Amino acid sequence: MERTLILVKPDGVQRNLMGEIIGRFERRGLKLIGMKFMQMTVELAEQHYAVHKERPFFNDLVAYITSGPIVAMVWEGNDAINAARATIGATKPVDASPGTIRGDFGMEIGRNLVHGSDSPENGVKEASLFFSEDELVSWNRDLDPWIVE
Ligand code: D4T
Repeated sequence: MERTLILVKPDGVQRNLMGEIIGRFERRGLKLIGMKFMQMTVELAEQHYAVHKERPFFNDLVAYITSGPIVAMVWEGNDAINAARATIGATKPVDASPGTIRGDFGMEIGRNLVHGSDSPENGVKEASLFFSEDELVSWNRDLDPWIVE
Protein backbone atom coordinates (compact mmCIF):
# COMPACT_ATOMS: atom_id res chain seq x y z
CA MET A 1 0.00 0.00 0.00
CA GLU A 2 1.50 3.35 -1.06
CA ARG A 3 0.97 6.82 0.36
CA THR A 4 1.10 10.07 -1.57
CA LEU A 5 1.11 13.63 -0.29
CA ILE A 6 -1.25 15.74 -2.34
CA LEU A 7 -1.38 19.52 -2.03
CA VAL A 8 -4.04 21.77 -3.48
CA LYS A 9 -1.76 24.74 -4.06
CA PRO A 10 -2.77 28.38 -3.35
CA ASP A 11 -4.12 28.94 -6.89
CA GLY A 12 -6.43 25.92 -6.52
CA VAL A 13 -7.78 27.32 -3.25
CA GLN A 14 -8.14 30.89 -4.57
CA ARG A 15 -9.89 29.67 -7.73
CA ASN A 16 -12.51 27.72 -5.76
CA LEU A 17 -11.22 24.43 -7.16
CA MET A 18 -10.66 22.64 -3.83
CA GLY A 19 -13.77 20.46 -4.07
CA GLU A 20 -13.21 19.74 -7.76
CA ILE A 21 -9.61 18.65 -7.17
CA ILE A 22 -10.29 16.60 -4.03
CA GLY A 23 -13.25 14.96 -5.79
CA ARG A 24 -11.03 13.66 -8.57
CA PHE A 25 -8.85 11.68 -6.15
CA GLU A 26 -11.92 10.53 -4.24
CA ARG A 27 -13.73 9.34 -7.37
CA ARG A 28 -10.59 7.68 -8.69
CA GLY A 29 -10.69 5.33 -5.71
CA LEU A 30 -7.75 6.53 -3.66
CA LYS A 31 -8.45 6.51 0.07
CA LEU A 32 -8.07 9.69 2.12
CA ILE A 33 -6.25 9.15 5.41
CA GLY A 34 -5.35 12.75 6.36
CA MET A 35 -6.35 16.29 5.44
CA LYS A 36 -5.70 19.81 6.70
CA PHE A 37 -6.34 23.35 5.48
CA MET A 38 -3.23 25.32 6.35
CA GLN A 39 -0.83 28.11 5.56
CA MET A 40 2.64 26.78 4.73
CA THR A 41 5.54 28.59 6.37
CA VAL A 42 8.64 29.49 4.38
CA GLU A 43 10.57 26.93 6.51
CA LEU A 44 8.18 24.11 5.58
CA ALA A 45 8.20 25.18 1.91
CA GLU A 46 12.00 25.14 1.83
CA GLN A 47 12.03 21.66 3.37
CA HIS A 48 9.34 20.39 1.00
CA TYR A 49 11.16 21.72 -2.07
CA ALA A 50 14.71 21.05 -0.75
CA VAL A 51 15.63 19.03 -3.89
CA HIS A 52 15.07 22.16 -5.99
CA LYS A 53 17.19 24.42 -3.76
CA GLU A 54 19.82 25.11 -6.44
CA ARG A 55 17.32 25.60 -9.29
CA PRO A 56 16.72 29.14 -10.63
CA PHE A 57 12.98 28.88 -9.94
CA PHE A 58 13.39 27.91 -6.25
CA ASN A 59 12.56 31.33 -4.76
CA ASP A 60 9.50 31.72 -6.98
CA LEU A 61 8.38 28.22 -6.03
CA VAL A 62 8.59 29.01 -2.30
CA ALA A 63 6.85 32.38 -2.80
CA TYR A 64 4.03 30.71 -4.76
CA ILE A 65 3.39 27.82 -2.35
CA THR A 66 3.38 30.20 0.65
CA SER A 67 1.25 32.88 -1.07
CA GLY A 68 -2.01 31.67 0.49
CA PRO A 69 -3.60 28.69 2.19
CA ILE A 70 -3.33 25.18 0.80
CA VAL A 71 -5.05 21.86 1.40
CA ALA A 72 -2.59 19.12 2.43
CA MET A 73 -3.76 15.53 2.14
CA VAL A 74 -2.44 12.01 2.35
CA TRP A 75 -4.10 9.48 0.06
CA GLU A 76 -3.45 5.75 0.20
CA GLY A 77 -3.83 2.92 -2.30
CA ASN A 78 -2.09 0.27 -4.37
CA ASP A 79 0.02 2.23 -6.84
CA ALA A 80 -1.17 5.47 -5.24
CA ILE A 81 1.85 7.40 -6.58
CA ASN A 82 1.22 6.54 -10.24
CA ALA A 83 -2.55 6.83 -9.94
CA ALA A 84 -2.30 10.30 -8.38
CA ARG A 85 0.30 11.54 -10.86
CA ALA A 86 -1.82 10.34 -13.78
CA THR A 87 -4.81 12.16 -12.30
CA ILE A 88 -2.72 15.34 -11.84
CA GLY A 89 -1.12 15.42 -15.34
CA ALA A 90 2.21 16.72 -16.64
CA THR A 91 4.14 19.34 -14.62
CA LYS A 92 3.65 21.89 -17.43
CA PRO A 93 -0.11 22.34 -17.70
CA VAL A 94 0.04 23.08 -21.45
CA ASP A 95 1.53 19.59 -21.93
CA ALA A 96 -0.99 17.93 -19.62
CA SER A 97 -3.70 15.82 -21.24
CA PRO A 98 -7.30 16.99 -21.11
CA GLY A 99 -9.03 15.06 -18.35
CA THR A 100 -6.15 15.57 -15.94
CA ILE A 101 -6.37 18.30 -13.28
CA ARG A 102 -3.62 20.41 -14.83
CA GLY A 103 -4.87 19.73 -18.37
CA ASP A 104 -8.37 20.85 -17.45
CA PHE A 105 -7.57 23.88 -15.28
CA GLY A 106 -3.97 25.01 -15.78
CA MET A 107 -1.98 27.23 -18.14
CA GLU A 108 1.45 27.79 -16.55
CA ILE A 109 4.07 25.74 -14.70
CA GLY A 110 4.20 28.31 -11.90
CA ARG A 111 0.42 27.95 -11.36
CA ASN A 112 0.01 24.21 -11.70
CA LEU A 113 -2.61 23.82 -8.99
CA VAL A 114 -1.60 20.60 -7.31
CA HIS A 115 1.33 18.61 -6.00
CA GLY A 116 1.69 14.84 -5.83
CA SER A 117 4.64 12.82 -4.48
CA ASP A 118 6.89 11.34 -7.17
CA SER A 119 7.94 8.03 -5.55
CA PRO A 120 6.75 5.72 -2.77
CA GLU A 121 9.75 6.78 -0.63
CA ASN A 122 8.96 10.46 -1.11
CA GLY A 123 5.28 9.77 -0.42
CA VAL A 124 6.15 8.49 3.06
CA LYS A 125 8.74 11.23 3.64
CA GLU A 126 6.49 14.08 2.49
CA ALA A 127 3.46 12.76 4.40
CA SER A 128 5.53 12.81 7.60
CA LEU A 129 6.65 16.38 6.89
CA PHE A 130 3.04 17.57 6.94
CA PHE A 131 1.35 15.09 9.30
CA SER A 132 2.22 13.36 12.55
CA GLU A 133 1.30 9.67 12.53
CA ASP A 134 -1.61 10.31 14.95
CA GLU A 135 -3.15 12.78 12.47
CA LEU A 136 -3.50 9.98 9.92
CA VAL A 137 -6.67 7.93 10.14
CA SER A 138 -6.87 4.19 9.63
CA TRP A 139 -10.42 3.33 8.57
CA ASN A 140 -12.45 0.71 6.71
CA ARG A 141 -14.12 1.91 3.55
CA ASP A 142 -17.25 -0.12 2.82
CA LEU A 143 -16.85 0.41 -0.94
CA ASP A 144 -13.36 -1.12 -1.04
CA PRO A 145 -14.41 -4.53 -2.46
CA TRP A 146 -15.83 -2.62 -5.46
CA ILE A 147 -12.58 -0.70 -6.01
CA VAL A 148 -9.84 -3.08 -4.86
CA GLU A 149 -9.82 -6.65 -6.18
P1 D4T B 1 5.12 19.26 -7.90
O1 D4T B 1 6.38 18.84 -7.16
O2 D4T B 1 4.70 20.63 -7.58
O3 D4T B 1 4.04 18.24 -7.79
O4 D4T B 1 5.44 19.24 -9.40
P2 D4T B 1 6.02 18.05 -10.25
O5 D4T B 1 6.43 16.89 -9.39
O6 D4T B 1 5.04 17.76 -11.34
O7 D4T B 1 7.30 18.73 -10.88
P3 D4T B 1 8.76 18.96 -10.30
O8 D4T B 1 8.96 18.25 -8.99
O9 D4T B 1 9.69 18.70 -11.43
O10 D4T B 1 8.78 20.53 -10.02
C1 D4T B 1 8.38 21.05 -8.78
C2 D4T B 1 7.69 22.36 -9.02
O11 D4T B 1 8.59 23.31 -9.55
C3 D4T B 1 7.93 24.09 -10.53
N1 D4T B 1 8.85 24.24 -11.67
C4 D4T B 1 9.46 23.13 -12.16
C5 D4T B 1 9.05 25.48 -12.20
O12 D4T B 1 8.47 26.48 -11.73
N2 D4T B 1 9.90 25.61 -13.26
C6 D4T B 1 10.53 24.51 -13.79
O13 D4T B 1 11.29 24.67 -14.78
C7 D4T B 1 10.30 23.22 -13.23
C8 D4T B 1 10.98 21.99 -13.79
C9 D4T B 1 6.72 23.36 -10.83
C10 D4T B 1 6.59 22.32 -10.00
